[in-house]
Amino acid sequence: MDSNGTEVRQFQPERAQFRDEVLSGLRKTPKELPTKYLYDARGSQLYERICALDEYYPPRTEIAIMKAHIADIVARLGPNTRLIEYGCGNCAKTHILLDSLPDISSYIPIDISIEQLRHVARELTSHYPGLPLSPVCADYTGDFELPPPGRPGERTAVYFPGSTIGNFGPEAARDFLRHIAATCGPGGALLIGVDLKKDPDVLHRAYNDREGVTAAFNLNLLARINRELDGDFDLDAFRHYAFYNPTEGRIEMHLVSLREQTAYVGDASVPFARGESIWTESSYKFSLEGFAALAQSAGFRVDRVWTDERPWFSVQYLVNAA
Ligand code: AVI
Repeated sequence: MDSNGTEVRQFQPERAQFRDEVLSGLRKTPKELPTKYLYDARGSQLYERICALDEYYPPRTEIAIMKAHIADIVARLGPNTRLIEYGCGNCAKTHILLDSLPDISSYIPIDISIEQLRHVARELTSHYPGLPLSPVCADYTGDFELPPPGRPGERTAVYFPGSTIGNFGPEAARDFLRHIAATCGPGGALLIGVDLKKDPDVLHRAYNDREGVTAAFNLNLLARINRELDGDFDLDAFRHYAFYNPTEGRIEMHLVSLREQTAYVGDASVPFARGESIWTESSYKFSLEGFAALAQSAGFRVDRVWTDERPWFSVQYLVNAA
């Protein structure tokens, strides 16, 4: 139970799982680390700072689209909705929905960071007294239980903003959307933020900001391994490297070893050649047609797409096609 009386259900990964996934990723060729581990308390703070950067256009573009079309969005969601949010972060965009959605039956924010969820639960309870709130701390790509449905006749809608779907590979994205379609059930819906293909220079700037916040966010993964898994990565011996791969339609984020070196995770050694990289994140960018095909392969039909004028970003309303 949290200090404000809101129960936070917890299913977050254990330290042993973190260690196993880190070591198995670092033993692969090429080396990789699971993206989800970027988001400890420090990583979540750094991600919030990224979201406020001039160069990182997605959050403010998505918020502008949501605000411009909130009446239409809310009309589609309708009353008596059980709203589930995957990866709620600081819930910055959720306020736009909660301010306008009538008669919500429950709001279930899910996040991997317990600190983030506690903060969000406190904030939401004071801002929306009486909002039926059931936070869940979990890696939402894994197994966990949702609180049982509440009111009769309610409809389940999943909110998945921020184009986090772009952080999944194509197959994982389809499987995850299928899982969401099953969670929504027949008649359910998914409101999702989807980042679009654009001039690679814009993308390059967004993931290589002048202040170096994205670099700090990426390097924090090694700092986290040092803190939590008794690692000894020398952060000065790795460099953030992010670029747009137009063939794959994705930003790739890497940490490149600046010299030949051996790092330790506890007593396990990890050798690096000079110039060798650890792949920490992919961020896929979509065409509207490409995303519609992906949604359809997962059992959704695209009901409505809203974009900004350029168009750089989209908010899409998908309905379970079953
Ligand atoms: C959370 N996710 C959608 C962000 C993205 O753009 O892929 C994470 C991020 N990585 C670097 N900057 C932002």
